[in-house]
Amino acid sequence: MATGETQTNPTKPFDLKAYLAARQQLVEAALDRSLPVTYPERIYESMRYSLLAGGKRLRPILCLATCELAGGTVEMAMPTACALEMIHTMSLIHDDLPAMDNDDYRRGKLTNHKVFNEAVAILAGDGLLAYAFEHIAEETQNVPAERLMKVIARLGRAVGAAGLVGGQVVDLDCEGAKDVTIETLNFIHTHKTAALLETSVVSGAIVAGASEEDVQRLSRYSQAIGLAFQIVDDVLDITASSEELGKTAGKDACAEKATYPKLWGMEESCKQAKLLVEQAKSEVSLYGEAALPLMAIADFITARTH
Ligand code: GRG
Repeated sequence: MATGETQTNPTKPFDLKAYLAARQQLVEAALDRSLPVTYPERIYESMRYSLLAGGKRLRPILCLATCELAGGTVEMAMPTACALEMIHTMSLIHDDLPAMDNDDYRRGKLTNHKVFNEAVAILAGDGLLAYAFEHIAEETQNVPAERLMKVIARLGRAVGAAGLVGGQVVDLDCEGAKDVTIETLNFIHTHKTAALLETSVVSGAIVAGASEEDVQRLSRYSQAIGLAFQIVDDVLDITASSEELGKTAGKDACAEKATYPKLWGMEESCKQAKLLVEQAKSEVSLYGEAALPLMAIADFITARTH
């Protein structure tokens, strides 16, 4: 049995809570093993502090799920799954820095620069980014090199100016602006949020050797859930209490940020998020039982409370 066998008994409804808990445990253990502390200890401790600080582990879980959907195993995709979380974590460390969002708390814990210092936090982010690529190349087993080349190329694109970095720079440019259009807001979030989610979904399938048609289909699924995810995030920013979200006074800038509820209103934002989730599910429904985790994760995006 593969370590992360999915529950696909048709007589029972899919238990997403149990699935996510089991997958989170697998991912946590792999992340812990991936980055031992060595000299110079301070930088490894700083990298581990944020990498092991909790979070939903959505990106690695999606990567493992699509690898299995496409006929691969958890073991084949785990180094890529960990790399995705390393990159996500580094983007959060940098996003929290005084030069960016200036946050004191993340995932209910002090941010990296508050515990270590700004210089170490920048370096911890850089270290995680570089290590993510090294980890895929060094640790992946039983996957042809040409598939890994494709994964690495997609990951590089998702992180750089065509992805997260590009989305973040437009987001920073828009800070305080009153005339942000829906096109600009979509640009920000398809780059800042959806790009890495898409790479998470697609890379698992590539590792397993999925056809180009399946990769395209999964890409459409992930773009839809990526945007829905951000719309829900914006809605939750308004509805959830500051304490639940681990926010501080430093996050006041949020009040000046363009959001979907500001542009569309709450009702329309919720409606659009639900439409996107339905769109995502319709893309993968043809995979039947094998797509149960992806279907349930899509539903979870609109149902989540944090
Ligand atoms: C990537 C080179 C490089 C630099 C970073 C700072 C930056 C450039 C980009 C910002 C990216 C960013 C913070 C996007 C927001 C993504 C997002 C929706 C985060 C929340 O994700 P969850 O809810 O968080 O999955 P958890 O804590 O559960 O992992």
